[in-house]
Amino acid sequence: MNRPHKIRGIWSLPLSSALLLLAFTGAVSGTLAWYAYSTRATLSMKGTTVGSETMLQIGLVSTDPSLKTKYASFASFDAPLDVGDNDGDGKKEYVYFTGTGRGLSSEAIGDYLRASHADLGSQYDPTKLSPVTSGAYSTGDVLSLKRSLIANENEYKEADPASYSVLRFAFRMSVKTDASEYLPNENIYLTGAKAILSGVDTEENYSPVRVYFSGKTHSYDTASSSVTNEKEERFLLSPSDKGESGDTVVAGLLDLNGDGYFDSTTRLDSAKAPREILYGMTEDEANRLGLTLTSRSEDSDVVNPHENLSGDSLVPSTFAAKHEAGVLSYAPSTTQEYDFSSTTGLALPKAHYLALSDVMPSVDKSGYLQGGTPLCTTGNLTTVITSSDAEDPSTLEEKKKAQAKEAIGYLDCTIYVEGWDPSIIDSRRDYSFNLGLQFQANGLPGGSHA
Ligand SMILES: [Ca+2]
Ligand SMILES: [Ca+2]
Repeated sequence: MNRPHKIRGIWSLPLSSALLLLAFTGAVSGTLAWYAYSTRATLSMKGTTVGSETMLQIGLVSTDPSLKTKYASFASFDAPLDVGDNDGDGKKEYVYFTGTGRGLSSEAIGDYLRASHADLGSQYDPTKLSPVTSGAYSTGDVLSLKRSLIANENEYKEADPASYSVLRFAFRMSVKTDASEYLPNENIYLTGAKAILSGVDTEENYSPVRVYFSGKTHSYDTASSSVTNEKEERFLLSPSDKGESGDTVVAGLLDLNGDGYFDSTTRLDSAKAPREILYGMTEDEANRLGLTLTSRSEDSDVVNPHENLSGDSLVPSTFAAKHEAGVLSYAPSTTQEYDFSSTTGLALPKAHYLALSDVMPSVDKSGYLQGGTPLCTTGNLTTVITSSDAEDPSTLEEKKKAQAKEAIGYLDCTIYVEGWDPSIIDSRRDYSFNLGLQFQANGLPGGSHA
């Protein structure tokens, strides 16, 4: 749930004002960074050592084979592992594992992102995210990010890939003393996720950050020696909320052109009575909800349909504006307002997100992770190393190489700022946030467990 976000004394233009920036891109292109939030993605990783020699490795998947020579931040990484065309897009991928038990530095993540936006050259800044939106989203959906809306264009368009970050992780469990070097079929869990706004007097949770996870999980049935229950896990996570899943309403009235009135069709369509635009919805959808259009002879006072979420109210912003005289307005009457921020009542389009507690496992007395939702599973080893292989160094070498690839579990992760989150405020536009993620796995040398 989004919580009321009281901002000390300062108003406070909610994030959709991000939309405002883009509406004015032509005019204020010199200040494009104005709404870009810095991120230092300090992804940390902790490998559980059950038994003593099992360690979780984290790596990054890239199509660039030369990250180690290009970037000092990759110097301590293992040599790139050629995993072939891992995702079937016709291009080869390389996996860069950090040393066993080590996390990914924010520098390495920044360089990795730079490499994946090489086409943009120095124009791309990996520390900046610009607000985008998922549009309506339910757990299990494939994420497709849309760019911020433009005044009077009520249509979602594909987001610019430079406005969000995609990190493709690889995980592997290594067993240093075992004959087989890798632990197959182990679930990887998220055990920590936090987005903190920095640069304010007290560090606060930062609610508009969303992390989309997409990975494949499976179980391994020892009796039949086969992989079962193959599944694709896809969900949005809000790393800032303290334990509750929730919804972001991704439609409503906005003042994107900054004239103090909710945007309307006035200038676009003179044949039809001018009416307010319900961004994020078609007129048909609005009609189906039974929303009423009210005609006004006078301007209303400033209305903020997100007042209960943004914690501040009636200072004009993208979310807070007036209904204009002579324009049909979406309100039950001239004295009542629809609550466009509410996730109950009106069947508005919503983006559903989970909280850490929804996916995090618990730890039992013996230190096992139990329950929770695994994000991905390390690979099943189909290459078998037998005792006779030890006498044939070249075969052994080949088989170990094959296992090093088979043992990997993949997890794609998209980090973005949700433009419809009403708790982003203008006064924070120059701050940055830190995002931390922590992954863990069980690991018992000798096999998987339930
Ligand atoms: Ca590929
Ligand atoms: Ca307007």
